[in-house]
Amino acid sequence: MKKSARSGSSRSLVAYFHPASLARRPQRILPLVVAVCITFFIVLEKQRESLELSEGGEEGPPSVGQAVKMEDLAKLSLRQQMLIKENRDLANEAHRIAESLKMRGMARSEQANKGNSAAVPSVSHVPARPDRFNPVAFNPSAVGGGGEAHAGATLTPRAPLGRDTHLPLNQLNVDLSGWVKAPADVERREAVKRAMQHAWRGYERYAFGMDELQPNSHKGKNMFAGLGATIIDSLDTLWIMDMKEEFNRAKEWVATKLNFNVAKETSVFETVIRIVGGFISAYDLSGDRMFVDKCVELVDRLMPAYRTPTGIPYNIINLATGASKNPAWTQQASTLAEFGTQQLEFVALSHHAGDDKYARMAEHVIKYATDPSAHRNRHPPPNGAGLYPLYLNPISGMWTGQKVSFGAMGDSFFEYLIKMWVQGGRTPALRRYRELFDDAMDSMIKVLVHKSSPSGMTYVAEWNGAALVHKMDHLACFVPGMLALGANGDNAEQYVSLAQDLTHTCVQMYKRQPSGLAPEFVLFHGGQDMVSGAHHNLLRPETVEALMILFRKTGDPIYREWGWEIFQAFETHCKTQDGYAGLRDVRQPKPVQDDTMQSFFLAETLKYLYLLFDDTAHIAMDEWVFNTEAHPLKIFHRDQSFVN
Ligand code: DMJ
Repeated sequence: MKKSARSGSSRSLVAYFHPASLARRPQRILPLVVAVCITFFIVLEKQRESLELSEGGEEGPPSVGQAVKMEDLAKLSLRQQMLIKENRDLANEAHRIAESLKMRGMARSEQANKGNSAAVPSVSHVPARPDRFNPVAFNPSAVGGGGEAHAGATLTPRAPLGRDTHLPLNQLNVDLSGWVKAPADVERREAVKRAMQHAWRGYERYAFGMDELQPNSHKGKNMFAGLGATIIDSLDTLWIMDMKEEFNRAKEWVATKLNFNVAKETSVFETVIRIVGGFISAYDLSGDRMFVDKCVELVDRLMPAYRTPTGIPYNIINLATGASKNPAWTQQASTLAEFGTQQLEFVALSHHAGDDKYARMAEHVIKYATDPSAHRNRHPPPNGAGLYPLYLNPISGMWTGQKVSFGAMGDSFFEYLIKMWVQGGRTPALRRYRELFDDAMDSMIKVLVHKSSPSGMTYVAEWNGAALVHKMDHLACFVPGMLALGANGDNAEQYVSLAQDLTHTCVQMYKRQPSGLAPEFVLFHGGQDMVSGAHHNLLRPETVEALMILFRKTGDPIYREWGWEIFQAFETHCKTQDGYAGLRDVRQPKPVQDDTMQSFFLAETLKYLYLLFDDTAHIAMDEWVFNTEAHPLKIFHRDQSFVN
């Protein structure tokens, strides 16, 4: 019988790999090993693909179809699962090494192009303290400067500072009554500008004319009566970042489309800080009178909110009808941070419009609330006479609770005391603001400022009317910037040193989270180190505001380093295809995003970051004062005030 070629070849294969034959010629085992390895690798690859499919995106449970694959995975032996994992780890490691080689290659070629100009000194390079800061001797490299900017550029790797804390005042070469002069870090500044371009592009594309962009659902929403809050909040940022085409489109919308006759209830405070502040700043920067005219039109519509027996305004107004009220949850009281945060804007408007009625109204509010001869049920904490409670009834004039906070509901009342003094040129006519501010700081330091254990982080606690509450809102991270603005004369060292310590704490709010971004507030239970108290992040600006102001006050390059870390964390976690979104839980290494690009992200967060890296002569601190929404208003000389 004729043997088939197939059975013949199988027989010769069997003979080829027969153990006796392999014992004689061991080299024959090699092809067998290779074949087994290849087969094993193919099987592993298939399993890996199936695992990746079944895991899908990083967040959320698998779909029904994916769940079947997860079950399959569970059937694999432990060994197989380990091999899959090793396989992945190896791939990740290979990728990491390739990336680092690429980075090193780039770094070498950029160093070759630029020399060592981007290196920053370590502590030991800082000179022993001379008497006064000398701008001429200031070393640009100490602030991480240099480098040509161009869109999409890879950033030059920097030498680390060699420390992760600020320099104590006695090692800083600064005159605390002034501001440091330092050149721009062009590369980092331009990276922030690209973030603004990205945010604005998304807003313009999906939500132009609405208050805010919903960056994940690609639409807009109206939280501020539909006045185009993001457009107006962004005007000055666009101007400052030299995005003039975008500025002109925004201006055109204001001139031709903006309508104040909206029959919706809206916040008087938010309207003042975002819209009125945005207009005045746009006018101060561009000189276009249209913004002042719009401002007068809008503020005249806000007037009914001030028609109360005390002159303390209501929190809420209907812009079409003028109907005003306070919310039920405050039991009809007006809020300290709301009625105490209109003075800068109204004084500036009076100045530009040539009509003092706005300044008179807003300053009366401060005079009334702080009148030393009127008790009105105010019971500050022991040693806290300079502090004011959060709620005041605008009909009876009585304080309706005794809570004190430098966070939500209280914050910008204190901020505006010192900024009123700065805005008017620090003249004797404004000394009452200065006194109120110093009294408030004295009380804050005596009653609310504490240090945590064991890390010794300085924080500002709250007062619930009877006891301390060891909680600090991210909002309260505006305090260091406020202290730096108030650093003057005998108080200067105390204020700046405290500002440095508080800024360090605010930065820790970021660094101690796996995402690198801060929660809404932290708790210092019984004075222990911080834990997150409310885990979301709304893209808030207060810490980067502190960094910008502290950098300009001290010149310490650590503030730019910290600002850069925070900016990168925003880029990593908050950037979406069409904008930036807040986060639901910063304790996660990869947090889930929300669906709001807050207008203050463009008005404040990105502006402060940009100015942190910009030449300090741009929007110089002795020519401009920022309202609480980061709108820079021109400082001018006031020799009269309605608060005295
Ligand atoms: C801004 O609207 C203002 O800074 C306000 O004073 C309170 N906080 C938000 C941003 O966090």
